[in-house]
Amino acid sequence: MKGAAVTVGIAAPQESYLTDGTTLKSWLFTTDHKRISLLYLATITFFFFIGGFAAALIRYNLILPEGVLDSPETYNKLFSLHGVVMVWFFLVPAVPVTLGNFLVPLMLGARDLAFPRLNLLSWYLFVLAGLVALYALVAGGVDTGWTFYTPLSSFYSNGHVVATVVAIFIAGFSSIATGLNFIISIHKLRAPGMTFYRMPVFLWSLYATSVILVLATPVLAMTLLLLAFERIFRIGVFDPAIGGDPLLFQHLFWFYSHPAVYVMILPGFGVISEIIPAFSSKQLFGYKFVVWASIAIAVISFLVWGHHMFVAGTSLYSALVFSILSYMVAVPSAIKVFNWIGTMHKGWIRFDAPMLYAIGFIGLFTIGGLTGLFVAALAADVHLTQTYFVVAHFHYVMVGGMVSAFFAGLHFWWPKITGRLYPEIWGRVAALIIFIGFNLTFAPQFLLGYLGMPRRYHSYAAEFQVLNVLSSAGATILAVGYLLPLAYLGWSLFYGRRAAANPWRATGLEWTTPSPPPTENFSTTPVVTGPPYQYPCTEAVRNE
Ligand code: HEM
Ligand SMILES: [Cu+2]
Repeated sequence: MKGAAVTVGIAAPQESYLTDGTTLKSWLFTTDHKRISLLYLATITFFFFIGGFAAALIRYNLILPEGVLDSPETYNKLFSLHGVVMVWFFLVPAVPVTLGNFLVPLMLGARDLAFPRLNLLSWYLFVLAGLVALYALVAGGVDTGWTFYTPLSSFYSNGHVVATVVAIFIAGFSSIATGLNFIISIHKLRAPGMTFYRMPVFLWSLYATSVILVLATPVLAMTLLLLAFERIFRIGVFDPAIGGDPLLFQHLFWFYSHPAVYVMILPGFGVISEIIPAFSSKQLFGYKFVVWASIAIAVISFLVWGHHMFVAGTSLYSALVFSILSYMVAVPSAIKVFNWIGTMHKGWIRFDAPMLYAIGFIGLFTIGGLTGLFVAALAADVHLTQTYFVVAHFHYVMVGGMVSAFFAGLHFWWPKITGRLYPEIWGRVAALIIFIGFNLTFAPQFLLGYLGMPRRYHSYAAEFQVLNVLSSAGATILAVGYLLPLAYLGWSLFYGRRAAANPWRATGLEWTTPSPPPTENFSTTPVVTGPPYQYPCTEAVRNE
């Protein structure tokens, strides 16, 4: 861990951050961003499967109109567990803390992040938060959903609301620390020659994400603290029975959480912007537009929170303003989609697994984004709000979008991270199964919502059964799709072929160092002489 110890005389071709200390202690006290990234990867994978298990039970319950599980209360606790774990402990952190942590210094040409120990601390905070949340969600459960709307959460809920919000409060510190670390690293640690406009888009997207994290997370933290105080001391902040205002909670909550949904997608945009040029062997079309679209999204995302409150009793005029502002987010989002397609246009496209996930991402995100416009339209939302249409909308963006992007990135950088190639054929099969399973799960929910099935109920009218059964069948396929990578990526760790430094013929500094990289990342500080994405890449490739 100590850094650039140069071995003289002894040839040590296998030296890498993975072999630099193998004890448990060397991992738990590491300050190497690459190892911390793997600690995070293990943690969020764990949460992904907990959240996924709850999702499976939700879909299982909804096979029969009267519900399968013993009580509505159990059902409420399950969807709350699912939402809380997936949003706060998987989606928000996922790409930044795993791929981001691994790649930010490598893409910058740096030795590590600006504050390596802060980085380790943020992992410990995250684990602590996760344990508190799991305790609360399993020991007593929470039935408020992931949004904790008052006065349900502050007065009526029987569950462990305080412990759960404290957990999210702690996780917030972890987010802020990571955000600060990225911002400062990007400002201070760029290799000589790497101007801002020579930075890969992935770094730009993490930069935009970090700005949101640092500015918005404190608002959430305060809100949750107030909620906890109200529950414990019964001070009237949100509960009208004791003089509070429930709308205040929604304003504060969504002031954070709408920007936060972009924390859940911007890093995904970044991943896709790396993969599409690499597998099309073409320069990213409209680099500056893609970059500024990220920044524009981050800024606009702060202006639209009121679209979650159209029917909450706010004034019609404010609703109108929020509706119009919401449409503005679509512009930079669409710019990105057009630019990715422009990049593929007349490209020499290779359909390897990362590219399949990326193409799936474009399609699914587009459906998610366009249906966002449906619900952002004031009149349509009055009909669609609190129905399965909204559930389908946000799953298309968050799961179809961000989870696809996470898988795309994981496969793309897997050889770099582990030094091993995964079995390509299985990667493609899994990408296909996930795409099919995902659409079968969530497309019917658009129809269900349009037909009027409300969300968050454990039973439903018999006429909705066929579509629900379809959705549950899709979820089963999706589950298989998500288990497959666990199997073949795990297999590849031991039996996969060794990866060359640049197995995909990709540009970017991370591909100029061996796979897996040495602890100090680069033997000499790289110097950047041109813009990113100069495809076709002429670097020699040879996998052992
Ligand atoms: C063009 C872009 C988008 C627009 C205009 C938009 C608009 C909306 C609107 C108006 C709602 C509220 C619907 C209702 O409750 O009746 C909503 C809900 C939601 N959206 Fe989007 N959205 C967009 C993109 C996204 C993205 C990129 C994500 C996440 C990655 C996202 C995640 C969510 C979530 C999680 C909810 C539901 C929150 C809840 O009530 O539990 N949206 N969206
Ligand atoms: Cu929103």
